[in-house]
Amino acid sequence: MISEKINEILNEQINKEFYSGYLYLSMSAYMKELGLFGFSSWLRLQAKEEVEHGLKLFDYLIERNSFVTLKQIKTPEFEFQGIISVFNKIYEHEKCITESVMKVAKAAEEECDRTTLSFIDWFINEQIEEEQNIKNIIKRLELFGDDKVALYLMDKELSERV
Ligand code: OFO
Repeated sequence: MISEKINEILNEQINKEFYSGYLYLSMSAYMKELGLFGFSSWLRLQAKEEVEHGLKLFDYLIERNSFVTLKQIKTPEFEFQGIISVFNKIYEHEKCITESVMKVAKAAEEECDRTTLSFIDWFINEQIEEEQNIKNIIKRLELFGDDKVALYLMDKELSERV
C-alpha cells in the first residue's frame, strides 16, 4: 500500500494529465477553425496521449490497492493568438508537467517508495521526449511560419501522425 502523501500527489497528477488532454483538445479545435487540419489532428492525438498518461496513473493506483479520487478538471483556455503562440503555450505547459512529475519522484524518494520511483521514471523520460518534440515544432514555425507554402507542407506532415 502506498502512503497518503504519494496517493495524493498521484491523484493530482491524474488531474493534470487529463487537464493537458482538455487543453490540447481546445487547441485542436482552434487549429481546425484556422483550417489547419494537420495541426488539429496532431493536437487531438496529443490529447489522447495525455488521457492515456492519466489512465496509466489510474491503473497504477488500483494495482497498488490505493484509491483513485478524480477531481474536477478546470476549463482550458479557448482563445489563442496564432500558431506559434499555441505551441509556446504547450511548451510552457509541458515544462510545468515535467516539474510536477519531478515532484512525484522527490516525494517517492522521501517516502522510500521504490516502486513509485521506478514507475514514475517512465513519465520523466516521456517528458524529455514531449518537450523536445514541441521545441522542434516551435523552431520550424519560427523559421518559416510566415511562409504559407511551408506552413501548408508542415500541416500536411503533422497530419501523418498516427
Ligand atoms: Fe502527459 O505529458 Fe504532456 O502533459
